[in-house]
Amino acid sequence: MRKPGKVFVDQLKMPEVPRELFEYATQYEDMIMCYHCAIREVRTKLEVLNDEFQVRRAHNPIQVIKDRIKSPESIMRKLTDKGCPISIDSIRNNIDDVAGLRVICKYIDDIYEIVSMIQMQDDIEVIKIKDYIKQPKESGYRSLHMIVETPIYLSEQKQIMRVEIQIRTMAMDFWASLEHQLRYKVDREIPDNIRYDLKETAEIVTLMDEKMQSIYKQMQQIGNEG
Ligand code: 0O2
Repeated sequence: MRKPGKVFVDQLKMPEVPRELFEYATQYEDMIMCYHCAIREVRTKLEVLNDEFQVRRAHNPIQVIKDRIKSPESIMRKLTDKGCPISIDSIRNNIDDVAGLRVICKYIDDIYEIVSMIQMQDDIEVIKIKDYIKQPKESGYRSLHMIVETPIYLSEQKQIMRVEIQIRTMAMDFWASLEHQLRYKVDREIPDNIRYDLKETAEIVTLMDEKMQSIYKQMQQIGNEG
């Protein structure tokens, strides 16, 4: 029986995997390897689009692409919260964001442009779009989430993998990252006054995004006229 590799052991923060868990551990390790490959596939597609934009339109909509694989603790918590069984199949069937990419753009219009370009790609199937820009979350959180499926080609088979792409502006990312950090600092409900302040700052961020978008359009127009 195959012994689970170093990556798996490091992720679980275990000094050694007990022999009786080898089978589950290697299945988990295989699954995570596939999610890593899926991230690489989608990242390459996004980078290609960005390069094309830079050359043909002298504007690259993507500022940064970050990626992450959900931690085993976070996967377990999500399955438990959803009342789903704990198994490899259950992870594949019930969790859409084991593999996640975060695409940070400059302007709001860039986000929708990226969405439509992804929708046009033959080997990506868009499963779900959650537009928290048009309909922000109660917290004030804004971002656009896409769940997509993409094939990966292994030595003996093709596998269809699910990936979550979160697309947001730099300003949205600034708010979401700080709010996330602040929320994890306290292990109880955030008091109402702080919740209110956070929501108010989210509105300021929205205003800033809209204003920057409008300035960009005006500058483009001036550029075209000149
Ligand atoms: P992490 O560590 O970022 O992965 P579903 O499976 O569709 O039923 P899910 O996945 O909870 O439900 O969907 P949702 O709410 O569309 O997306 C959750 C992710 O969005 C979170 O991931 C965050 O990354 C982000 N997010 C959602 N709401 C907020 C918010 O109020 N503040 C901030 N900062 N981020 C938010 P995870 O899984 O919580 O964690």
